[in-house]
Amino acid sequence: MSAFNAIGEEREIDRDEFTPEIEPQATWCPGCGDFGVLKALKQAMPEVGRTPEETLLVTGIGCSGKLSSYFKSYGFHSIHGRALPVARAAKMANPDLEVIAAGGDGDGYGIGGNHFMHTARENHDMTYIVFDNEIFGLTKGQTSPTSPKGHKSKTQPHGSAKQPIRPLSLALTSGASYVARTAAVNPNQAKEILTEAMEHDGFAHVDFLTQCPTWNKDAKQYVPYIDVQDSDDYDFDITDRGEASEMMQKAENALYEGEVLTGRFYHDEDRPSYQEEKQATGDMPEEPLAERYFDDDYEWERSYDLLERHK
Ligand SMILES: Cc1ncc(C[n+]2csc(CCOP(=O)(O)OP(=O)(O)O)c2C)c(N)n1
Ligand code: SF4
Ligand SMILES: [Mg+2]
Repeated sequence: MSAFNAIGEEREIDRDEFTPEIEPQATWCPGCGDFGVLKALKQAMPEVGRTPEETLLVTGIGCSGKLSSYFKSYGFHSIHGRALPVARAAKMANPDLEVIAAGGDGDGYGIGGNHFMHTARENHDMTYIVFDNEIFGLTKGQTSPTSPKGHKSKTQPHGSAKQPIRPLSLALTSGASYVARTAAVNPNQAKEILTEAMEHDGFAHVDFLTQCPTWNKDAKQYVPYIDVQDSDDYDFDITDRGEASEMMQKAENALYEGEVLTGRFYHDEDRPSYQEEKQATGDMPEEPLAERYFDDDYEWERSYDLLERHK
């Protein structure tokens, strides 16, 4: 897709525009799946037709959080589990921005689980990429919400006694209007899914399986995937919540039994986004908040008036 330059001429967008001029040396380990997310995202951007100046990438904390350092756009490396609230505020203030939030499984499904649930429920228009390596990577391999039952780590030396979270089902029941799973070993599908997620108007959740060769060699993120849309074994309607839910449960059960099912699981194109709902109630102005003019003197006077009245 194309964009327009400063003097209004149409031009092609190139994936290399998303590589910072002073390219920082990525500190991800060799073979890390996080490289796959970066590559797929850079490839998807020209398809979506957005330039770095029109894009905001908000990340959490973890190996995954470093994504915003290696991707050229507006960026915000936030705190652990808090990428979504930052992304929501930015989208509310400037709805014209292409907003992407990204973080790890510990970040998004653990400490930030509450924000995940409510951002999905409210259908904020953004793409949320969760790097799912089934462990806490940055802090050296502790058990995470997606680690399988029995998974041994420094924090669970006898094996985890907990059932892993079901990210796809959780997104669906919370209210996400687009839900997909892809994998770093799966670059073509990953690019297609990220493109579709960004083009979707509403909350798009992508559970992105990323291998961590340093701390989690046992995870199934390496094994060949089956695309549920391309396979004759799976015939379901991605616009039907019930059928999507059944398919998600199959995929979530299969993951820990060694079969990786990826692809699109749910897509609701009719549900209005949070911003549309807010504008319909008259609660949100048409003009972006980011472009509102604030008269500082007037605002101060208003504050003093308010204080006087409450004395
Ligand atoms: C509030 C808070 N608690 C704990 C930490 C320590 N911490 C940093 S990264 C991390 C886990 C990262 O795991 P995950 O989110 O899965 O990302 P990954 O490194 O695997 O990409 C933790 C616990 C922190 N930075 N902030
Ligand atoms: S520790 Fe794991 S997740 Fe982190 S950079 Fe290394 S391979 Fe990637
Ligand atoms: Mg992780």
